[in-house]
Parts: sequence; C-alpha cells; structure tokens
Amino acid sequence: MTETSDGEGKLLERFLTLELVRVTERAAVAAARLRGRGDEMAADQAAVDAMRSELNRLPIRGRVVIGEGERDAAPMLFIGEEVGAGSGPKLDLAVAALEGSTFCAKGIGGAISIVAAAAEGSLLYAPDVYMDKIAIGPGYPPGLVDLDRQPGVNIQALADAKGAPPSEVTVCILDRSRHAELIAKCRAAGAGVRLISDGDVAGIIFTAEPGETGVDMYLGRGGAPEGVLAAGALRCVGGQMQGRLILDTAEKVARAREMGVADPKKKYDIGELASGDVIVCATGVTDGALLDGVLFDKGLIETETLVYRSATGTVRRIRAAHRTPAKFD
Ligand code: VTB
Repeated sequence: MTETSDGEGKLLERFLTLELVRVTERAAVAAARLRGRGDEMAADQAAVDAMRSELNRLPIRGRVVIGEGERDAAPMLFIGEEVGAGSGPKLDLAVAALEGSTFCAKGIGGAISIVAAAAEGSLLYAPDVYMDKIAIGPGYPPGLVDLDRQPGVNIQALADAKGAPPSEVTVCILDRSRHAELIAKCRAAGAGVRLISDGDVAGIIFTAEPGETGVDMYLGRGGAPEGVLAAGALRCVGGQMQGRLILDTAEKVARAREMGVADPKKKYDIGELASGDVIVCATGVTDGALLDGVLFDKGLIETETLVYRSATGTVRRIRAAHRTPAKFD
C-alpha cells in the first residue's frame, strides 16, 4: 500500500485496518434499520450514504474503483468517486455498502456490508458484468483446481487433497437457471451443493473457513465487482481463486478495453484480481454463516465484523457493543 517518504503511510495503513471497521459497521447499522421492510433500494441508499460519510472521515485520498449499482441501477458510490478527508495515502477502494440487498429487504440471513482498500492500481478495474468464478480455501497445493477443468475433476482433486470422498465436499453455487448444468455435474460427481439465492461475495469467503461454514469450493457465474471484493478477502488467508469476465457483446468488450482489459478472454488468478497489500472489512447486516447481523438492544447496538489484512494474513473478528447508538443517527 502507498507509503510516504517519512513512513507515515505505513503507519496509517495499520491504523486503517481498524478505521475501516467503523465504515462497514456504520453502513451495516444503517441498512439493518431497514431490514425486512421489503425495500431494497431504501436499504441500499441508507448503507451507501452511511458508508460515504464514514469514508470521508478517513485520513486517506481514496478513489472508488469498484462501485455498485450499474447493473441493477441501485444507488451507488460511483466508480471514480473520490472519498476520504483529502490527505494521507492514495488508495483504491472496492465497495459494496449492502451486498445482498434482497436478503436485507426480506429480513433473511446473508446480507453484509463490505469494503476493500488497496494501493492505487492493485484491484482489477472490473466492469459491472458477470464473471465465472472458482474458489477454494487455504491449505491446498497451488493449482489444485482450475476454472477450465470440469467440475467433477475439480471436486475429485479437492476430495483427494482433503483425504475424503466427494460426498464430503460441499460446493456453493448461486441458485440460478444458468447454473442448472453446473449443479447437475457437481451432483453427478458426488458432491453436496449448497445453493444460495444471492450474495456470492460471502459465498466465496465461505471457502476461507470451511470448518465454520461447511463450504469447500465456490463455483459459478456472478458479478465481476463482487468477484474482486471476494478475491481480496480470500487472498488474505491464502485461498485460491480464478475468474474470467463474461464479455459477450461488442459493447462490453469495448467498455472493458477502456478500463484496461486487453484480453477479453483472460483467466485472472487471485493475485491479478487483487494484488499488493489489501485490507478487506465486512460487517454482518443480517445473520449469516459468516457473520452475525446487527443486533438492536436496549440502549445498545451490537455488530460483528471480519477484517482481513494481506500484509500479515491477520484475520480479526470484532464484536462491538456500541453504547452510544445516537452516533449512528
Ligand atoms: C450476483 C452476485 C451478487 O447478485 O451479481 C447476483 O455476484 C445477481 O445475479 O452477490 P443475477 O443477475 O443472476 O440475479 C448478488 O447475489 C447480490 O448482489
């Protein structure tokens, strides 16, 4: 991450690990106040507004490189938007103030608020298109699985590496009709399939902690921006991931080219999706396998946050009890 000549950048960057917690905590609380109201846009807007105002308090010169909303016209922290208090290190930010807004609107588990910060130029400037993704957690030999191999081959390789039958491998996949063949192939290979209705950032991060989540592998097509965010977190723990942008129209190819994508068929490795020193911070909005959601108690707001830092591989799980709920207003 950016370091100033006097070393202040380095120090700031460590401070930032905890400063970012406030950013996602505040966005998560704002979204949580609109849980279960059936209004995705309102929850998105509240999360975005809260995230923006908290980001603007940070001692950084940040630029949003992965924003939200283009595809689903959600209110967004837009790509190219400058955030931060205007001095300090120059950082690229990838944000999803409310990832899984449908979960939030329905009041069901899995919504999170997430942000990744990295040195300028470290995150893939992914256009808001789909991406084919494969991910597994840490502790496996490099190259054990590959996006271009058949699902059955990847499942068998992972099962062998685990020393377990394929029936003890769980693959997480977005429940979409486009995945019917993929799901059938995984089942035919003997694996269990965990279908999720939304939220493949969390779906991929599940593989970072299989002991906790029960998910060993992520497969399938979801948002490219979400792929970059998830790659940042997974890289911090030594997981593996590959992604390929789906640029299936001339217009998408042209847009990607403008954003610096020279080869539209390129298979990106995790280190190309998110390189350098990355900090990723995620707070639960609704209860999920990864994080507890925001809890409103009498005079108290509780949040749970995960912070990943690639420089050290440290993962912090922070449960906060906010005794001054008014500060979130
Ligand atoms: C994907 C996934 C996201 O929305 O973008 C999905 O990456 C939308 O998929 O995590 P469809 O276009 O098939 O509905 C999420 O699940 C939530 O933003």
